[in-house]
Amino acid sequence: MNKTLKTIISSALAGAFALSGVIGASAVQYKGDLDSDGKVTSNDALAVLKYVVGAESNEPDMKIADLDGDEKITSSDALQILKTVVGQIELVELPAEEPEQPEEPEQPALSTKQEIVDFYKKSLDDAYNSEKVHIKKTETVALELDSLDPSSVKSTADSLISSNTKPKTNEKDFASDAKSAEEFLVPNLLEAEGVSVATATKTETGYEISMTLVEEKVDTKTKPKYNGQASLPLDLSALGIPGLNIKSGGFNYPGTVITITTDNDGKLLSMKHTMPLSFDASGTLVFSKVSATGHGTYTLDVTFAY
Ligand SMILES: [Ca+2]
Ligand SMILES: [Ca+2]
Repeated sequence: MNKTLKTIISSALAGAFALSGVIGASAVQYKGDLDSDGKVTSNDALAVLKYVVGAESNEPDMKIADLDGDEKITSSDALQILKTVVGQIELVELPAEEPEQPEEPEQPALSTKQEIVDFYKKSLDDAYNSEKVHIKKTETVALELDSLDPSSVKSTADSLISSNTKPKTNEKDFASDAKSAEEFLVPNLLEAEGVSVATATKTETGYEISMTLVEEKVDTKTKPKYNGQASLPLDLSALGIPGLNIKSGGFNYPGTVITITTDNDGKLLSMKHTMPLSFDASGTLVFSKVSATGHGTYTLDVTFAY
C-alpha cells in the first residue's frame, strides 16, 4: 500500500468511524454498501480495500462497489465510500431490482388444425379426469319431416316426433371417473382429419375454440366416423316410435360445429355441439310401408363446474 493511499485511508477512516457510519438504514440498497447491511459504513470501504490488496479474493459486485464508475474496483472506490460516509458525497440509491415477473403460463400456439383439435381434446380429457366436475348437458333435437308416404300418417308422425324431441337436461357429478363422465357426455376421439375448419380466439378470460366437422353421409346402420366422435348421431329407432322398423336410408351431416370456451389454463367451461342433419328412411310402420325424408338439428349444450 503506498503512502498516499495509507494517508487517505487513515484520515477518512478516522472521520468515518467518528460518524459511527450509520447512514441510510432502510430496505433500499445504496451504492457502496458491500456488506448489504443497508448502511454505507467504513466497513464497506474496508471490504473494497481488502479486495484491492488481495486479502479478499471474491470480487465485489461491480454495480455496488464501483463508485467512481471506471469499471474497475480500486482504492479510489474505497475513498468514494468513505467520502459518502462522511457526507462529502451524496449517498446514491441503487435502482430497485426489477421484481421477478411471475412467468406467464405458456400459451399454446393454436394456429394449426391439429393444435386446436389437440387443445380441445386435452381440455375435454382434463374435465373428464377432474377430481370433481359437475357436468350439465341439455340435448335438443329439432326434426322436421319434409315428406312422408303415406301422407295419411304424417300428422301422427309429426306429433310423435315433437313429443320425442323436447329439450332434455341431465346433470351429474363425477369424481376422478373419466370413463363414466365420457359415457355421460361424448367420446373424446375427435381427429384433425375429421375437422374441416378450426379457429381459436384468445379472449381476456381464456380461449374460444370453434371447429366445423367434415360432411359425412352414412346409412342407418353405420355410425359416422367423425361426427360420431363429436356428438351423438341420431338414431331414428331411438325416437321410440312404436312399430317403426327402418329398413334402409341414411343420414347426411353437412357440418357439425363444436365450440368450447376455456379459461386461460385451458380448463373447459362450456361446450356446444350443433349438428345439422338431413335424413331419408324407408321401412315399415306396423304393417304399412313407409318412407320419409326430413331434416333437423341436434344440439348439445354443456357446462362444466369444478
Ligand atoms: Ca454496509
Ligand atoms: Ca472504480
